[in-house]
Amino acid sequence: MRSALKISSLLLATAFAGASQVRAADTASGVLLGADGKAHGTVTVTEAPKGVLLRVVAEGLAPGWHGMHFHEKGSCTPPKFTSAGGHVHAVMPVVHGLLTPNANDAGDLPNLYVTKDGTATVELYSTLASLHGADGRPALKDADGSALIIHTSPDDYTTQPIGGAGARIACAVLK
Ligand SMILES: [Cu+2]
Repeated sequence: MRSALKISSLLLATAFAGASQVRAADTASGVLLGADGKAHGTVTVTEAPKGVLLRVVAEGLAPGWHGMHFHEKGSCTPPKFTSAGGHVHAVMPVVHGLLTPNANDAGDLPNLYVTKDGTATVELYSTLASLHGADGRPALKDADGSALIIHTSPDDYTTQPIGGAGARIACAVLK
């Protein structure tokens, strides 16, 4: 009885030690700003061992498919959001497109689908970027930061330089 108690309290101590070693998730997040200058949702990027997890919760956007990329500057000035610069990249010249054989565009992401009610809720995973720079994957949290941009049209994943995705309709500074 006594030894059983000892073992269980030892297990408890081990469990607590384990819990204290669990680090808070390493994330970058921001408010999704529309071209109207108003908040249209939130974006969260979580560092993963081999990439980043991206969560987008959006509202008040035009229904349909929209190109979406990580852009190289942490600046979202509406309505055109050109302040966010080009795509995040480690190598120049940047070759765009998830369906392009020699692509090196670290900002590439799958398209976002906005439903009829103007909302989108999704989690995506990219092995092309990182929060702090890892294994040749450029850092989203570098000196000038980064932004998530949503475009007016879908990305065809092949056309240079942005897959024909057109104008920028929403932007979130990731910090
Ligand atoms: Cu883009």
